[in-house]
Amino acid sequence: MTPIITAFAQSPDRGAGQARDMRVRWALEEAGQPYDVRLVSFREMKEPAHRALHPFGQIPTYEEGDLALFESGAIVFHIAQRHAGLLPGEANARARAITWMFAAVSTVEPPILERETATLLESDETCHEQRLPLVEGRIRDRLSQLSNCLGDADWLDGEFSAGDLVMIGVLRRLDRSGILEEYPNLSAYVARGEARPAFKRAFEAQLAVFTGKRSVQRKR
Ligand code: GTB
Repeated sequence: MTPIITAFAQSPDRGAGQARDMRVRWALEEAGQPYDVRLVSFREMKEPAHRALHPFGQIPTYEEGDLALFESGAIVFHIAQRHAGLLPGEANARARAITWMFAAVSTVEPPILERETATLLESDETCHEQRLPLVEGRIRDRLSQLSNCLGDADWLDGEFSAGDLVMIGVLRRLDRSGILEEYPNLSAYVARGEARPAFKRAFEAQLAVFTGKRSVQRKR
């Protein structure tokens, strides 16, 4: 059964790979799993039909038969459990890869989101100039810890896994902030993820929604 995901019909980044359906598309591409996309407007996301799939009225969602999921991390985890290639077979290595998925969304992403909120929504407020350096300091703390952990390895724990996929998805949100470039091994790590053929297909498919160009379908 071909899963259906939801994505923005209108995205503020015009499909530049920042909206969270990108992580789900990337995981599906890594898994070699074809998928359909239903585009939803901001209004539709708040309507009962979409809220039945996503209690917070957001994207992405994932439908597969009578299973409906929300939360990009949980969806990637589901895909990784169902398909080979995103989680190691050995039990301890698998548990560590899952740990990195959680670390990405619950430890590394929050200060990055805080910065986005501070930059996009609070830039006119008087506290902004005091707050931004504090928020960026919290990001740098996390990045320097992550950078030490990665060292000169290609991936966080052996082979590429769903842990790397979600972590790279999170780090990409620092695009154009200049902060990631302070950690050359993390910049190179993100570039390695973006160089993967599955990432490129996912990126192209997200972008195609806004350029109108058909994305190239991989022969399966
Ligand atoms: N924790 C949830 C998950 O990981 O799935 C968060 C989901 C979420 O934030 N969804 C956003 C959404 O639906 C889209 S991804 N927002 C609409 C709403 O809440 O009403 C966040 C996002 C959106 C756009 C850009 N961009 O254009 O640069 C980047 C990130």
